[in-house]
Amino acid sequence: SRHERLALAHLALDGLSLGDAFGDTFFGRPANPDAIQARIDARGLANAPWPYTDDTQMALSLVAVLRDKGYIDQDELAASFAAHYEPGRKYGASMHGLLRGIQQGRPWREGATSQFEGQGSYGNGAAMRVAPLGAFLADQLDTVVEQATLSAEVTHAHPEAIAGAIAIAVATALAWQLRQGSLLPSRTEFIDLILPFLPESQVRNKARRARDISETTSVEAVAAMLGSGYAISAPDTVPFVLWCAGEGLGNYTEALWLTIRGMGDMDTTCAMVGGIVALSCPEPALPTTWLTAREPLPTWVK
Ligand code: R7I
Repeated sequence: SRHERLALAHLALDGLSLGDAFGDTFFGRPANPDAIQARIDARGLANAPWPYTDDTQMALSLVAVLRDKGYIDQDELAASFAAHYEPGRKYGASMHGLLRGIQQGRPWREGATSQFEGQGSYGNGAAMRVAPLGAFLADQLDTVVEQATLSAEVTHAHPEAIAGAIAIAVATALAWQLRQGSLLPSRTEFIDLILPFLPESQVRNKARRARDISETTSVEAVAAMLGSGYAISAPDTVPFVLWCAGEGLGNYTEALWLTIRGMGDMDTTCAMVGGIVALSCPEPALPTTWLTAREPLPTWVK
């Protein structure tokens, strides 16, 4: 039912926003690898509150549109992104002009297709916000692909950004489907289930590599191989995320501690891993202590 689908979307939103806020606590002072490593070793949580960033801010709009329409209405989504644009949320550099343009009446498609001299953005911003959509449509994988594409296009016209969004949305839907069975798959099996849904792209090629990495490889080595988002692009982020999510299925907090060890774009890698893995966990999927530390979500998504 619509009610159950919306509950799954909210679970993904919580998993995503908690990952986003958790990951963001590792930036700031001091943001050096030694300090981060010490926190990882001690499982040290930052003091509350943990503010969320653009990943969550834009995911809220996806959930609101799915709640109101039941599908991705691109005009509504663009309007919601613009209405809820908060410049301080650490958006990707090109999003400020794009969202201000929509606020001023510029058609979203014109903005999205003219980013980066007409290439469209291949940033990871379409993938970072999409987990709730995968959850909302978790029983219909072909619809997930179609709707994830529509949700990406509003801001990210580049095929790599779209492939990244499809990958994260399908991964989230599959995480829920797999939780219904008795046994969670290995990382290799998990990524193997996602690959057939991905368009030909760097994202897919690197996802295939993520599937095939040997079991003895450390997360640090995987991050070096695949990229962990320093370039904040979809191909530099999504394959690593699929690896982390596949390794961390069924255990939300350990999945995020694993992801942090990859460094890189930590708020966004954790947002994506958190959104996916939340759907794979037995209830209660998310730790209450973490949820109370996260900045509360606004009431307009309820
Ligand atoms: O994708 P986007 O929304 O950024 C999301 C990321 C997340 O980590 C957020 O938390 C935030 O920190 O940023 O924003 P975009 O500005 O569209 O893309 C992000 C970056 O990808 C850009 O700043 C560019 O560095 C890069 N990029 C490109 N570079 C060259 N040519 C994206 N597309 C291109 C391109 O076509």
